[in-house]
Amino acid sequence: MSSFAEDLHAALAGPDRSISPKYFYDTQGSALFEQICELPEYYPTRTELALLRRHAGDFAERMGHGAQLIEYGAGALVKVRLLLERARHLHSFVPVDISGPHLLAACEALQREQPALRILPVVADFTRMHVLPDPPADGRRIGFFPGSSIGNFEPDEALQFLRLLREELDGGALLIGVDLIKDPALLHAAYNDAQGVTARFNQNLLRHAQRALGLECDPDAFDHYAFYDPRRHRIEMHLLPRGPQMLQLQGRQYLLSPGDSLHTENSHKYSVESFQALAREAGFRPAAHWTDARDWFSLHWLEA
Ligand code: AVI
Repeated sequence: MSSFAEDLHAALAGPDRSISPKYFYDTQGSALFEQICELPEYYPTRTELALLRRHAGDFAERMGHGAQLIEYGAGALVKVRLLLERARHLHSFVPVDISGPHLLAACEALQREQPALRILPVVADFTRMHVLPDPPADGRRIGFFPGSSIGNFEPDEALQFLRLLREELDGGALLIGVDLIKDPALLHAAYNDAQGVTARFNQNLLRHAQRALGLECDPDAFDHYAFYDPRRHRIEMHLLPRGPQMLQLQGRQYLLSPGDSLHTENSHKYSVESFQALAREAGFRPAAHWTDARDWFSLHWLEA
């Protein structure tokens, strides 16, 4: 039984009916997430890109000569290009991603643009221990983890993950993007877009299970429900059955009643200070941070 099947059985059986957001991301889910990043309401991507563009010179200086740049959860390699353009005599670029075919295609495109760049892709789940190429003899390892993906970890998991990065980057540094606590109305809009792309992204968890595991259910009978919990500083996403719904997975049946929501994602928001406190607990030394004029998004430079 795949871990997706195990996790879905556990979620459907209850009692808390929650499942990891990593199961959004099959090919269709990744394409929907790319559409989310272009939505007018979804500010994080464009705000972070603007910050990366504005401060690219500063990042290059902090990286120093001969660094090994490691991107965790590399995807289409869009944001990292802004760092690569300005980096000085990079030792190597190490993109880590679980999706081998996508990663290799993105690396080939990048190699055509930058023939002199040494690209050493690692196909791995970036939340786990990695087998990385050796660090440079006279340069530092610099980690890059943009997009506020750290917000999709529970705080204790985020701490564990940051500890892992701290060890891997020992003596180097981490540049990480973190979405900030803000007006709940802005957050609500960002996760409830007018075109319904986020709703389709959320329902894609069930469609992914239909394709990958033969789950029998009607994803259209589940409403997208996303709200901001100001006490926990997080967006919660749920799939809410509109009426009684029978789901069948590998011979087992689950009856969900209205109100029996399937909890699909948390997206935690931090203040600069609360994130720095977490980073310190993981053993990093926060050295600098940058925010946009509206204080919607932050980038942090953490010395490891
Ligand atoms: C990938 N991650 C940072 C996104 C977020 O904002 O938490 C995923 C997402 N969920 C709904 N919209 C975007």
